[in-house]
This record gives sequence, C-alpha cells and structure tokens, in this order.
Amino acid sequence: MALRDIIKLPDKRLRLVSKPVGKIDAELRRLIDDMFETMYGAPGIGLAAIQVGIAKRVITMDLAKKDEPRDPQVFINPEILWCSEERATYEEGCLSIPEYYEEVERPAQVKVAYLDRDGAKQEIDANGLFATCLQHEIDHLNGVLFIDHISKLKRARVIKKFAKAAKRAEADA
Ligand code: K1U
Ligand code: ZN
Repeated sequence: MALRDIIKLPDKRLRLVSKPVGKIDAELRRLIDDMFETMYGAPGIGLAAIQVGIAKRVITMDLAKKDEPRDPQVFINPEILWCSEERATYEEGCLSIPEYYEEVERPAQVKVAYLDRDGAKQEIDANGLFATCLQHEIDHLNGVLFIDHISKLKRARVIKKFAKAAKRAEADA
C-alpha cells in the first residue's frame, strides 16, 4: 500500500468526469488499497479516485466513529437510483479544499447502486451523514465540488484564496 498525493483546488483534474470501471483487476485493487491508506492518513471519511489524480469511478469511505472498529466501504461505478424530496443540511469539508467548511443542503436520503470490490452488484439506502458523503463523493466523479452547492460569492472567495496560494507555492518552488 502507498500514500498518494491528494490534488487540491484549483487543479483542473478535479473538474474531469471520471470513467466507469471495466475490469476489477490487481491494478484497481491496488488503487483501492492506496485510496484507503491516503484517506485514513489525511484523515478523511471519504475519497474519490480523482482526488488522487485517477479519473475512474471509484469511492472509498469509512464512517466509523473514533471508538468503533474501522468500517471500510468501496463503491465502484455508483449510481443514484433515487433521492428524497426531503432535504438535510450538513457542514461539509473536502480533502481537496483543505480547512474550508460550509453548510450544504442535499437530499436527505438516497438509494445507490454500485459494484463492491468483488464486482458484485449491490444496492444501498443511505441517510444522514452516509447519504451526504455518498452524494459528495459521487459529485467528485462528475467533476462537481461541494463549493458548487454554495453561494456564488462564497465560491468565488474560496477559489480566489486557493488560486493565490497555488501561485505563491509555484513562485516559492
Ligand atoms: O471527498 C472528500 O474530500 C472527503 C471529505 C468527505 C466529506 C466530509 C464531510 C461531508 C461530506 C463529505 C472528508 O473526509 S473532509 C474531512 C472530514 O470530514 C473528517 C476528517 C476527520 C474526521 C472526521 C471527519
Ligand atoms: Zn471532497
């Protein structure tokens, strides 16, 4: 297993639409293992493959609390089959937009179809943080970031801040 670099705003790769996974082979299993190591190391509760620069429709997640055993979950080619009219608001963060948190309103419940790490078809009903995290990560697979769900003004401010930081880092390199 290896830690991979998490790409950050304003990296244009975050806007790519990721490609469906065809074969679940050794290379994909290595990617999944590396994503878990990277996600736990960050630390984060979810990660989409594009956040480590790989445009494949793969998500890792672990919503276990600190005092609970790990609960690693993998979602390959996830698709939202249904979402509720009811909405829920959570303060979201993103490992690609570090130290920025904002409230986002999304459907409170979703039904998602996906392949597990053995390639078996699964369906799951999610609510609470699970539903929010699944939608946040599926957005990543479509090149959408949580800041796309906040006001234009707040989004412009955060993009400007990260663009400035990237320019400074480039000048210092
Ligand atoms: O996709 C990502 O960038 C990961 C992101 C997932 C997420 C968080 C909150 C709401 C929706 C989706 C994160 O994991 S940010 C870090 C975080 O939330 C966290 C980190 C350590 C402990 C607990 C939470
Ligand atoms: Zn994110």
